[in-house]
Amino acid sequence: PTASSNAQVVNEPIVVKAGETFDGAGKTFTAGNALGDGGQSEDQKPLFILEDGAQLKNVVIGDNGADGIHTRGDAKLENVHWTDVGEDALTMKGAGNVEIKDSSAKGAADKIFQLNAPGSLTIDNFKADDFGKLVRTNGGQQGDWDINLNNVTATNGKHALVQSDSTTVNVNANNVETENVKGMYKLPESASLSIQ
Ligand code: DGU
Ligand code: CA
Ligand code: CA
Ligand code: CA
Ligand code: CA
Repeated sequence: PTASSNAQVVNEPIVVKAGETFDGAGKTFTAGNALGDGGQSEDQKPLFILEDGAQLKNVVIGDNGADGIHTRGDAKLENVHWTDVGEDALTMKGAGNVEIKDSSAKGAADKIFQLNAPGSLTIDNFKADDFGKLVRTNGGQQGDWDINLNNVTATNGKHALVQSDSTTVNVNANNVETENVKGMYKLPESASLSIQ
């Protein structure tokens, strides 16, 4: 999908409440200046905040991706497309299990998925193109993360597919195809990595 020119401008994060579903019906959402400019400054705000158990589907995040999506616990995303990732695409801000399927992201100067709280990230049927890192657990942080990549196509990655400093991280990759991705799995020796 491509971003639509009549995107809905988001000037205040849209909060999807605990257990609720937000269905964007395929609409494009883009950040207004109040959220940030989509560059690499760290003080930007997300377009969406998903509270524990929230679901987000059928959403395109367009030209100004600002700080993307924040999750605060468990979350499910389906058919969500970032056409030009901002500072990053999605951040786990609260511990939980986050599942993302039938989705894509491109144009990430740095990271796509930023994991700042422990839990699991499972992505299934995902396309990533033109990015720094597909998944990064917070720099220097220890934590129990399970990262599951299923049916992923990643192209043109500058730094890594998955990077973590946590000695207890588990990464499972199942049917992951890459082209021109540098670094691949950058993990401590004690991490567990299974590739199928
Ligand atoms: O210590 O936590 O880049 O969530 C550094 C910060 C940094 C985060 C991260 C993010 O890792 O700000 O975008
Ligand atoms: Ca960042
Ligand atoms: Ca970008
Ligand atoms: Ca960020
Ligand atoms: Ca960054």
